[in-house]
Amino acid sequence: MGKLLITLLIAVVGVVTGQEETDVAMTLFATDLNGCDELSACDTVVKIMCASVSSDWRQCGITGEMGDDNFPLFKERFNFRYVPSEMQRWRFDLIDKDVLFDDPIGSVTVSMADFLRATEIQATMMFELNGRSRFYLHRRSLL
Ligand SMILES: [Ca+2]
Repeated sequence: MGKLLITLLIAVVGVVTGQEETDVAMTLFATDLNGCDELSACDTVVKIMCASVSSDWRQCGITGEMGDDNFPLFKERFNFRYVPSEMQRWRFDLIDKDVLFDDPIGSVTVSMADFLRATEIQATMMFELNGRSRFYLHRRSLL
């Protein structure tokens, strides 16, 4: 009985402080993108870069292009394994695709631990992006 209680307490503390390994699923969206092209809305892809204590930045995901859309809701779902001791970080590079040159829209960097903490209560974490634009990470259930 006492042992069960202690185990439960440790589990609760682990969830609150993000000290347990866990699987993380997310989707991405952005609102109020602007200033990409003269005659149309942004044509956005998001490149996901990952880094940790044991790995330098490397690409670990990319969305499809959402053409001519300043409120893109990206279709892909991304899955990651959170390992607290790895101190994993993500960088999301938003890029406007063009025929000749791709232009950066903005970048957001966040630690996986901060994301897990922020999404304990509400599913979405919001970032300001170059003034009016916003970028959102939406935590999905694993089911
Ligand atoms: Ca474009």
